[in-house]
Amino acid sequence: MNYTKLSITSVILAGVLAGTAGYAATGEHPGTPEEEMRYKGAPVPIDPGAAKEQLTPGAPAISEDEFARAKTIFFERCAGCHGVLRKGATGKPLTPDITLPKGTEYLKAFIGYGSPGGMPNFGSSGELAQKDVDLMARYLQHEPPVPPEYGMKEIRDSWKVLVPVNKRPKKQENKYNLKNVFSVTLRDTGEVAIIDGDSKKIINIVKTGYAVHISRMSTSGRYLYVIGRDAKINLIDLWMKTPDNVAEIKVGMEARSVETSKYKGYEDTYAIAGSYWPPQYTIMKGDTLEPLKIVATRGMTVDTQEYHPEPRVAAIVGSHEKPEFIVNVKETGKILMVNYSDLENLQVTTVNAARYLHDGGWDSSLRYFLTAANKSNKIAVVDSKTSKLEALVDVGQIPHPGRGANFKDSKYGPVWATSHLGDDTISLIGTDPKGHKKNAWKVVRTLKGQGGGSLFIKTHPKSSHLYVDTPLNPDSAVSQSVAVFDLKNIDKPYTVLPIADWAKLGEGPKRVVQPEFNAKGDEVWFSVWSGAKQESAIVVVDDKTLKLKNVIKDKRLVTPTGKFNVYNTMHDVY
Ligand code: DHE
Repeated sequence: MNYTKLSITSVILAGVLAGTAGYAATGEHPGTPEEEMRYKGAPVPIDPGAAKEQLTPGAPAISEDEFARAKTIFFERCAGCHGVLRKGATGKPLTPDITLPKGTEYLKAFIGYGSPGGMPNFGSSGELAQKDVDLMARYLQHEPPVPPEYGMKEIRDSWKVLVPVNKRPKKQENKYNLKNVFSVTLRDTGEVAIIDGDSKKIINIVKTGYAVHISRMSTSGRYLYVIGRDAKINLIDLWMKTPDNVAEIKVGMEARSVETSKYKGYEDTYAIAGSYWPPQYTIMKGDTLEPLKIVATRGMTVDTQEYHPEPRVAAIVGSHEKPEFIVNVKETGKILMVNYSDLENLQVTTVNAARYLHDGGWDSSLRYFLTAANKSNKIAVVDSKTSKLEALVDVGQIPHPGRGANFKDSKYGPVWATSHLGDDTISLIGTDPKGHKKNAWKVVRTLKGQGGGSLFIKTHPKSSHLYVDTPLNPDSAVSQSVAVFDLKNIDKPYTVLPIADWAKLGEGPKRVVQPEFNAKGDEVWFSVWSGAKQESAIVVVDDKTLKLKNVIKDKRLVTPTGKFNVYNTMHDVY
């Protein structure tokens, strides 16, 4: 598949950056938070040419060239919200049974001016020329072209063991304090920077998948798993003299999540990756990525029990209580407890939760998985010991926790916190059903942060601070700083740290995203994320004094976003 990486990637960024200007300039989105506009609808990395065209009788005329152009626009601008098959995801369904009766004029208005429900005004903001608005209105009345499936043949064809297991180091061959190494996403170059947390020096820049997304650690802390939006997974061996790739595989055409087996006796045994397209998950051998099992997630939605052909796999966590992966399925709202103790007779417990599951993390006991059903404005709580839903907790607008933040509230005991994309609140949920029974699985306290557009929140067992980013807030003073709450005096107003100013960078959006602690829990790292052609940086703050400690700048640090400390990621510390 040869989609033009940079053009699609830069569209993602353009969608986030320029779109902002467009929206801000026109402000024609009554009732929809601008932060929400900026986050959804990133282009899907599927080659539009791979999706077979099909003209629908009765639908408006459209030439072959027009159809091909419309497909590219849809995949790059619309599929992130409406799904590749247009069955609806966080955006409404757009299948011909709905669009044909509406007709071209109605669809042109909708595409042109947007809607309070979150549909951007692609016409009046200038994002799409009027002729393209007209083209899309006609295109949407035809059956959606279906991209090809991607099964075991395609996955195995993509699988490479670059360094066989028996040729790898028998013990750590470098002198790094691996516990304090960070894997840093360099989103637009499709690389990760492996940075020594002690010296703040870049150890290596490793090639990974397109628009690389997240990193996860093997239980032993030796292997780093990195997944790109193109569903390419890279396995990096941290024991090598210079840590580098030892295996790679592509498990689909689009993906976001990867995890490893954490249950005792299964350390480093399996890895799992969830894909957006095709909607499925793949279980692999942990040390070679050899593909072992693919399972489709297509099925009925939790609420109306209607069939959904494209339920994308969102967050995945490895249970510490059982040999299970816990797999979020976004569009059906179901959480799958996948028992990997017998892959030939795979047992999967399906837990009904709520639609549009996204990201999430463990409570401090590592027994309960709290995850955002973000477009349902709820947090689902799953008990990994009983493999059952514990609670559905109503929170603010579009919760987006990352993995969330665990700490002891002076009044309510152990809590897990999430911030929100759609409003400025931070919800604290009680997580101690034994010691604080009446607070368990309820919002016990709501803090007010700097604003909406938050993506990540973080603390550390050794810290008395809670950090909340707001990278998608339309006000640059807010998107370029973070709010810090004093957990010893939580009612005190938050402190604002001017992170982007501390980085002293040139022009650019300089969005401050995703706090990540070091292994000792006395430093917090922030990405200052600018455009692919602008200077970005990583800013390190002393957690005790809240003062600037370091600024890591290097021309190779292009669009840094997620940062994953080896020790904290291995042990689910957040
Ligand atoms: Fe992410 C986690 C999906 C956009 C940075 N992101 C996740 C997870 C999912 C997801 C399902 C949870 C993975 C897990 O835990 O297994 N992200 C998506 C999208 O669908 C979305 C909205 C649009 C897209 O097309 O990708 C999206 N994500 C972004 C970004 O634009 C971010 C801010 C910058 C970037 O690098 O792309 C971004 N996502 C992150 C990060 C995490 C993440 C840093 C991991 C947080 C953690 O602490 O674990």
